[in-house]
Amino acid sequence: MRRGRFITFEGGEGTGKSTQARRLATHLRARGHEVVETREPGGSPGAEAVRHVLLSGAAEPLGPSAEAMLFAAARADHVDTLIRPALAAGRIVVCDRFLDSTRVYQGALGAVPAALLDALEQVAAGAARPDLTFVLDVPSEIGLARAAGRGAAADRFEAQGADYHGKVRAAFLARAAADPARCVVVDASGPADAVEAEIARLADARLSAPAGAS
Ligand code: T5A
Repeated sequence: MRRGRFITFEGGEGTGKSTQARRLATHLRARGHEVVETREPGGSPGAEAVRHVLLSGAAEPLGPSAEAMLFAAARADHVDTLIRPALAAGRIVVCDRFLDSTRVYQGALGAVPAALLDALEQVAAGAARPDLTFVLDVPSEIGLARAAGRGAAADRFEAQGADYHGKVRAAFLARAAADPARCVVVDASGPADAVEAEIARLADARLSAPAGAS
């Protein structure tokens, strides 16, 4: 049975992931694809309940390893109830953040050991791995200004300092460099329409290739 495709958006705060995930989903539907839009942390009722605990900072005193376990618990529910069934039905899943975010925020920044993250990844995601990941890249001060411009209060991760967000950016670029068959870095500092056109072009090219081809 032909499996659907799994596309993720990754990057630091305010790089435009939510905006571009929504626009790509619209583009793909216009081309006749069945698309499921979702996000992490969250994406299913159980995972959305955990999202609040994580982003409010309530879990921060437990430390990065416990936070990684909570992200994984949310992810396990999200994958079981939404992502895996959608892929099995041949749909395209477009997800705003996924495994790379854990590797960057809890791994590279939180120093959670890779062996623990490997185990959590296997339990939570199993074989549900992205086929294509757009890593949106902008200087972190621009991303933070964009995120602040939305007017909402900063969450537990956004509230970290400039040095932290510079390291987040570098860690996402390192993830992309380590897996070039899956990851495409997109310069997201230009206007949203230009970024959207570039992502649509890249996605169309990838989707016209057979599943599993890179
Ligand atoms: N996290 C998450 C972990 O630590 N571990 C994990 O495993 C996971 C999954 C999630 C937080 O959780 C952490 C990382 C995060 O800190 P969130 O609320 O989902 O928190 O926050 P973000 O994913 O960072 O979402 P943001 O909304 O902050 O950023 P986006 O989605 O990148 O940006 P977007 O599209 O909302 O745009 C932000 C603003 O910029 C404008 C938009 O209109 C909007 O106002 N904009 C642009 N402006 C100018 N030019 C462009 N090209 C623009 N594109 C968008």
